[in-house]
Amino acid sequence: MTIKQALISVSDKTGIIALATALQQMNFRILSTGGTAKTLQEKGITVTEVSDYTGFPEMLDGRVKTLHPKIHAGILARLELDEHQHAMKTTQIPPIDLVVVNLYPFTQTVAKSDSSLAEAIENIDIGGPTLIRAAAKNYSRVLVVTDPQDYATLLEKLESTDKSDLEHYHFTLAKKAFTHTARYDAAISNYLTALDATHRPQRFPDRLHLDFALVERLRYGENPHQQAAFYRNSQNFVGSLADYRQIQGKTLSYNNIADTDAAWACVKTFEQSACAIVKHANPCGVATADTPLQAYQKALVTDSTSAFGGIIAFNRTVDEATIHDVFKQFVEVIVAPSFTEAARQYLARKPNIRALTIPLNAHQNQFDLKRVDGGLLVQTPDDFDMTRAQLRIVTKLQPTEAQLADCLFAWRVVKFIKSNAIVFCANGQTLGIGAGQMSRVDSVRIASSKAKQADFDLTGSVVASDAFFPFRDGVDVLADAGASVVIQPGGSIRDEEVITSANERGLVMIFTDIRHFRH
Ligand code: 93A
Repeated sequence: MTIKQALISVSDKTGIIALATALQQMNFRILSTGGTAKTLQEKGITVTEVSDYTGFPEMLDGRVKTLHPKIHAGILARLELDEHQHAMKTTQIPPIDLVVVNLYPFTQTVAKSDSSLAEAIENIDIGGPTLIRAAAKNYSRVLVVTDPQDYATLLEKLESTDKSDLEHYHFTLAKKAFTHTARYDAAISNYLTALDATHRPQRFPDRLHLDFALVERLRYGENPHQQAAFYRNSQNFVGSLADYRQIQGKTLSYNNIADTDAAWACVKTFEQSACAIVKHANPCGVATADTPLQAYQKALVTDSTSAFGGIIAFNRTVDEATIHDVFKQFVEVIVAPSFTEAARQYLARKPNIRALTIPLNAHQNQFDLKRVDGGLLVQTPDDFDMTRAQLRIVTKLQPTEAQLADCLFAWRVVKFIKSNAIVFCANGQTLGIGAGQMSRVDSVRIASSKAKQADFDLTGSVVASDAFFPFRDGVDVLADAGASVVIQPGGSIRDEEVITSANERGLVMIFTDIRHFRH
């Protein structure tokens, strides 16, 4: 019987002792590079060092360890071909059947704030990717493992009597291996092309390699004649929408995911218990209150007609009483950090309703991406968090404490409404929302007419505008509607005219000096 050979060369030594011990019991001969060999030998595992095997020492500070024909012919040989068999015999090179490699920690090295270019370069693995790619290319004969998480499955498959299962596993591992080296090279390219001529890092690299992994294939896209899938950022999704867990309900649709994203993004910015109801990516009601139930009831009345078939997001554990109320209308998706056991049981009465949980971690997006035809617009996320101290009161009239609190509430909400965005608020509740209009005055009119439809009296309300008022006309319309306080970025060349109109109309006007376009 031919002896099976495994080559083990790993930087991350997690789980390697257990794996090597098991392989030894299966009569594998183990070949290893310096550090790995030492780790294994210390635990009494019999190992042949690659340098002894090839008759060549590791050289150039380890830059050349496994780059040798005896290793690479051993991996790449196709034993079903006579020519290859012959070549292996005449050179006396035995085949290698299993390659276990993980690479120099390049990403972890450059993530350190004090890492140097020289350190980064030394952490570019050359021999490792070569081993991985060779083994993955010859996957029909060779097994290649790049992830310690796969060691247990590997052993299971090796021990299994079902040989076709092992055969399929060869292909699974090969796909994973090429993904691993592709991501590794992408990280190197992203890092290097972000350095300018004097090696100073710039925010955006010359080439941007993004890595997204499939979450699920969707039944269809924005419309039924479009095909679609959902991918998530492999490096950075913990605590994001893409980190969702579906606890019940029909499968999520493309529009469900897009709208849930908007609802979750909005609700998670509040410290207080909050609820956001979203339709077509715009909030149609947002509120804060002592409990999720109260927040939901307040958010719903802003526009209960539009809320029909909406997405409802909470930033607190949702209880049974809340679900009870939510069930009085038609809802597509409910999302929250968690649900009480009783709430889950009540939810189960309507098994089609999609209920998701997402951990309420402070997920930090590195980039905000927007697709355009043939390209991608990339920016840092709009994560500016306004504080009281940053608000500038520009009118003679001053706001009350309660009005200031509502200003901050309104300012948080307006960020999540498509431009031109106008939102009337009072007591931690949206009263009327105007979204996505080409003219700001139209958004004001829509927001106030929505408030009237809901029987809200706008007298004394606070109104937020995502960008400045270019003329006084918008201010006049909202003063006519009854608003008392306006919060807006300011910065128009006609600010004086706009402030004068606010003074004339007896309004408090507050400038944020920050705008929140959302296109
Ligand atoms: O410096 S390398 O690019 N040159 C090589 O020939 C080589 N062969 C394996 N790095 C090389 N490796 C890498 O060494 C592996 O990818 C693994 O990450 C590491 C294991 O080294 P050690 O066993 O000495 O800890």
